[in-house]
Amino acid sequence: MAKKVIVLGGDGFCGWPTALHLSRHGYEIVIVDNLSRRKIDVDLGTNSLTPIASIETRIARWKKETGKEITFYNFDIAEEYHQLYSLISSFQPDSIIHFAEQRAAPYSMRDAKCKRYTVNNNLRATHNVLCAIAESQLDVHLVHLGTMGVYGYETTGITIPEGYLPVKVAKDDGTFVDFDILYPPGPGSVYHMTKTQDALFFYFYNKNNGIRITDLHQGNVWGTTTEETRLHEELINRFDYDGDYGTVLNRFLMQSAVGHPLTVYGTGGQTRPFIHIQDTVKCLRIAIENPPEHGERVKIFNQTTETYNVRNLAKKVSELTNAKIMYFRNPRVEAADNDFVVTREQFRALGLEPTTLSDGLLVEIAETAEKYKERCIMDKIICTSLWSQDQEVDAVGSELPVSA
Ligand code: NAD
Ligand code: USQ
Repeated sequence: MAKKVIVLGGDGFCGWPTALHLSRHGYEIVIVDNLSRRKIDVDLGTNSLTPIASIETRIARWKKETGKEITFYNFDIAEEYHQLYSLISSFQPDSIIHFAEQRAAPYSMRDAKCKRYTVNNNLRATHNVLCAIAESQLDVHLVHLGTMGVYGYETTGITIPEGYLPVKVAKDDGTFVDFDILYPPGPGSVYHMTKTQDALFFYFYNKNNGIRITDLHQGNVWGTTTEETRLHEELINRFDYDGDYGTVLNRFLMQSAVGHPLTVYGTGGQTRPFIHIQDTVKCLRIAIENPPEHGERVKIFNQTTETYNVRNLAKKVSELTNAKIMYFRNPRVEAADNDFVVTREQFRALGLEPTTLSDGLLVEIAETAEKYKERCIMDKIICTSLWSQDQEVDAVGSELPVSA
């Protein structure tokens, strides 16, 4: 019998290609999504660079292409607890994958309304999922999409472990005791703060109710297409490029295609972890196929394949496309530069073979950024969300194209 998976947030950038990937690999998939991400695009007056079809059209197209069924429910998991509980009790999933949170750091810092929405949505969503699994008394494995940002982006001089930090503490009698503690949280935005709080919810429900939980500390996802979304244009994944939701590498790819200078904030010395969307979906399958044992603590994986600083990323894109690089006053409050060295052994050991920037950049430029550049709303490119009120966003310098 097919294993059953509920994909919460299955209409989103990571959720949709994951749902397709698992469906192709024989899982029975139910998607829950309140389509809030599509509504936020409307509110911000922006769009996905790619022309995403409605969820109904997407699912119908998947059936035509593969013969496989995906079921969809439209409700808000942060608000409609009883619908969530009833679905879990009746469908009896083996796993639930939880993508359904507000995920943009700049959006979470725009104003009081966005800060409060992000906290209310994300924390209530995660708590409702845990509470419903506990109430159902079913043995469900919960896989959550967390972020590498929970560790913070300050230089520490240590290699960041996968979730737990071994510490030695002096006892009152002068001897030492060893602990594994959750790595100290270092959120850099209200969005990232919700993810550090999620970790405590997981700790509690794992300890108190024995729920098996995997928390994936995922890096910055780039790219758009996967083997499954490529099957038909109606299956295409979303591509965010605007100042709030566009993540840095996809923004650079779009900017180079539309002839906009690459927008590097501050010195561009921020080092960040990256992963291609094709690897995200593979990691999700690996995670649900390797659940924690009963009684095991929350399993934490670092889900990333490469680290780059933003300035070098811009240079790499500029080398390929001849784009100009423009430095902007940083709209965020973050270190001007940082080292980021991270352990990522568990996924490697389980067989993940990464798509590197060198393999994937040109494909993304040709398949997506160039192909859909006419859809770009140019005045949505510059970020207008500021981390504190005395900041400004303006260009302060530029570099000629690397190849000029
Ligand atoms: P996304 O916004 O594209 O997708 C999230 C989906 O969840 C959307 O379709 C949205 O409509 C839905 N949703 C949000 N709140 C909901 C609610 N209360 N009830 C029902 N549906 C709801 O985001 P994404 O990029 O796919 O990210 C998915 C998850 O992965 C997020 O939790 C994010 O923090 C995490 N993540 C993303 C990245 C990245 O670079 N995109 C990196 C690391 C971690
Ligand atoms: N940056 C620029 N220019 C831009 C956009 C961003 O220099 O035009 C810089 C930012 O200042 C920051 C870095 O690039 O230092 C990354 O910014 P981002 O917007 O690409 O990513 P971030 O805000 O960190 O968030 C994204 C996802 C989030 C996820 C996180 C993973 O939106 O959901 O959790 O990446 S992680 O990088 O591990 O924190």
